[in-house]
Amino acid sequence: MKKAIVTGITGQDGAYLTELLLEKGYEVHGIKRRSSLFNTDRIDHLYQDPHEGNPRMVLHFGDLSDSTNLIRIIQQVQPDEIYNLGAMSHVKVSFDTPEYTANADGIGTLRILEAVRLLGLTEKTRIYQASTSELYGLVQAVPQSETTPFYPRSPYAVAKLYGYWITVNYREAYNMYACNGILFNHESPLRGETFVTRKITRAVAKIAMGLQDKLYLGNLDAQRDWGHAKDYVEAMYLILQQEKPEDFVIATGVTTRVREFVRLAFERVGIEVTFRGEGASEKGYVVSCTNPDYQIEEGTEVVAVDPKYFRPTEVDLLIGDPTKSQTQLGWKPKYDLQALVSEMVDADVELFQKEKLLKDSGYKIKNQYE
Ligand code: NDP
Ligand code: GDR
Repeated sequence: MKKAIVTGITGQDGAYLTELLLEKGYEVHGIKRRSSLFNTDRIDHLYQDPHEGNPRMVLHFGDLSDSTNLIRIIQQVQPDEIYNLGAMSHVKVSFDTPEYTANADGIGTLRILEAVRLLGLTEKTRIYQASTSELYGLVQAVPQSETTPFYPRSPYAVAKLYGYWITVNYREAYNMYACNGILFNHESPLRGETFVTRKITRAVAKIAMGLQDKLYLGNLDAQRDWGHAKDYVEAMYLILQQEKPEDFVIATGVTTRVREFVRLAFERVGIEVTFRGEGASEKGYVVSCTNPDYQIEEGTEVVAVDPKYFRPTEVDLLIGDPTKSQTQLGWKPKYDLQALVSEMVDADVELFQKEKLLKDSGYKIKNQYE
């Protein structure tokens, strides 16, 4: 039985990847951080009670900022593959916590590579590094491919740039099977609530059900190449099954503005929204509501801009060129944007039905920080 270590197992990609690896017969060892609240929501359905036999998903406490625990876990597991997905992954938050981000996302990658080297596992263990389209940053050329120059625009992207190059360096210096997947944005119903797509789909569900009045966003003009996380974790797996270790761009090749994502998400619940104004004064208004379940009047202002969500330096346009992954890995996404938006909105509508029931029964609903 193959063994894999997944850092960031409690995150969006960690959950989908673990599901995939378990389906493929792997024993999966996840590294999770200690938290004051349970943080395993996304993988609880995969949990097997160790008292009832040998589970194929095992969790270890650990942190990418602590090399001692990484060495211990890697030594204990002797993995065939390591997927390094753990990271402080929020671009805007990285401006608030730049040093921590560099430590976890940059040096954390080094700690994994160095642990494998020190333990004499360079021939056994293959390593996947979660690199990102944020590396491209300030637009140099589009569509962005494996050969497009990088120009990172946030502490997050700069930390990931280190992670990218240290992975390449260990591959070349020590002949390790270590690869970068340069993944463009990928989303799902499991996406963290403060990333823009999930923030939008949650708000659309809540606004439709009368649980929220308005959605405040930052830059509505940003363009992203959005895919589905389920498709993207398959690419991670394929990258580690090749004969030679190489880096791959994983993307759909289609880009969409934030504003259009908002429009599509509202459309899914039968609410047509149009935008008027410019920059920080731009607003989104309801044109019509054809869903008899929702009472929302024409002309209602449902979207507004709050400059607090603007970033000191922004990445304006991402559009990936997936030619290499399509030809060499045979990878092709199953979801298009419409299918992604529909799945996310439907999941959030279902999620907030419970909250609506509670509210209708007189319970006070708590607000969440987004
Ligand atoms: P999430 O933010 O959903 O998950 C991040 C995971 O990393 C969580 O399990 C988190 O734990 C864990 N983590 C955070 N800090 C540390 C640390 N110091 N030590 C150990 N674990 C830590 O991200 P995604 O699943 O969306 O992304 C997975 C990886 O892919 C990340 O590295 C991200 O930067 C990268 N990426 C993501 C893309 C996307 O569009 N989703 C695109 C390109 C790259 P906890 O649950 O406790 O917070
Ligand atoms: P991104 O994702 O920064 O691309 O990083 P995010 O969803 O946070 O932002 C996408 C774009 O939307 C704009 N935006 C807003 N973003 C957030 N979060 N909240 C808002 O209110 C808002 N309004 C507009 C942003 O300015 C940006 O242009 C994600 C992460 O998963 C990274 O870890 C990963 O590496 C990249 O995708 C690829």
